Amino acid sequence: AGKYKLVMIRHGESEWNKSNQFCGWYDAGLSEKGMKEAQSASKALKQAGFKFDVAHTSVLSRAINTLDIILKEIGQTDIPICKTWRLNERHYGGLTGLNKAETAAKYGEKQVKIWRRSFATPPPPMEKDHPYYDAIVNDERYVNGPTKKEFPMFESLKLTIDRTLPYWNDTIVPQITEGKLILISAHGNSLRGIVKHLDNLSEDQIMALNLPTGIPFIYELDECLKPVVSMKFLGDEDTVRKAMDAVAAQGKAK
Ligand code: DG2
Repeated sequence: AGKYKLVMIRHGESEWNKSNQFCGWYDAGLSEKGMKEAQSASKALKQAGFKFDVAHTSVLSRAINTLDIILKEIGQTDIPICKTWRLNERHYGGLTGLNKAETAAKYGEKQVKIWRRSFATPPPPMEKDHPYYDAIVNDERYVNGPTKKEFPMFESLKLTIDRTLPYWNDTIVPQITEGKLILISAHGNSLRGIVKHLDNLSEDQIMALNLPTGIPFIYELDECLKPVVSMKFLGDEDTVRKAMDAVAAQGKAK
């Protein structure tokens, strides 16, 4: 077993995961199913006996609410919760709000896979006349950051990693090495960034990874923070595999 443990979870299904829309920085809430997923995740975490010291999440409701449900269900609401835009989902730019299957029908599945899963190719930027531009840019939750200069109008996975890693290195890593047990509730792509970093995955390897909603996964790290156990899901293999395949299939034209 490794010296340190760490638990991460992608939020439960959101209303926009359900309607298959590119979400990014749009603040979609959890669906009924998403709340149930958070409850099942709590059961698994309780059974495994985790006692967390600190929780980290994004500033988006779907990740915060997933965390709240979990902490309540496992009876650990007294721990500190750190919220940061640096754990936000990647900003889906001009694709925000579009239906993924319709976008695949219009631009081709290949192009949609590049937009969703390539490492460095970004989606088109969100222009000022985009229907969700104001809701996102003028959202009060961003008054304490990102700065105007840091505020993205689109992000590739690479750009997402570039703004997530400083938080990982400066805030999360010191807590891990102090021996604190951390729970991170975040998003498909912000977590893919952390996974790529921890497991030192190649661009091809990370392209193939689709994280399911609402299933916690564990890392065990050695003293140099090198994984000895990677992405061990608290769920049966078949269920996890099917959930991952379903995420990949969201980019197929119907
Ligand atoms: C999804 C991920 O993010 O989408 O922004 O639409 O984890 O917040 O639901 P999340 C989105 P894909 O990259 O899987 O299309």
